[in-house]
Amino acid sequence: MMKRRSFLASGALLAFGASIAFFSMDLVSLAHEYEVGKIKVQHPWLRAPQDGDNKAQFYAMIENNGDAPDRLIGAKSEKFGKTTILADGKSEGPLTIPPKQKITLAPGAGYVDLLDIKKHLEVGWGLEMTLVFEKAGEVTIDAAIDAPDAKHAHDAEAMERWEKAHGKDNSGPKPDAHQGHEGHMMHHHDGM
Ligand SMILES: [Cu+2]
Repeated sequence: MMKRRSFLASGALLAFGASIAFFSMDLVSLAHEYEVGKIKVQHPWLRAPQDGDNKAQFYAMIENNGDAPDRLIGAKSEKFGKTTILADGKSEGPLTIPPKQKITLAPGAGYVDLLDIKKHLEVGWGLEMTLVFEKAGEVTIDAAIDAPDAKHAHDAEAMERWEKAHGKDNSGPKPDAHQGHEGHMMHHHDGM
């Protein structure tokens, strides 16, 4: 599981990268990516539940490098009960990823509702969960738990607002931005 500090460092550097150059962004996001079969999942993240709520929204970029369409048909974890996939952001149903295409689940577009959350999801940490694809099969990922109002993965500003509102101490040494990213070396970042 990725630890809080890695995500914070990623977020801070992402913000820095965005204001200086996309090159920096590429360095930072060197890793947050998972592969199964022809499917590649990049920057999985979720909006943590609002205080007192028990549902969260899951987002990611999903790329299909195969010659046939695949579908995201489910997601599971011991920390939530069930999921609802809203491919177009409105109606329920599996999410199709056409061959040789990359789709983006994002606020305002498609997402996966994680319902009946059983344990507290701490903003700034990661949630280990399994995505189920019809053809490619299952892949376990570590989704970044971003603030409930985060606009994109590793939204440092939203996280800072959340921390202030919840009296979290964000001081102390920052680790190497790549800590916790071992083992995920291939990454191509096309912006978020
Ligand atoms: Cu990421």
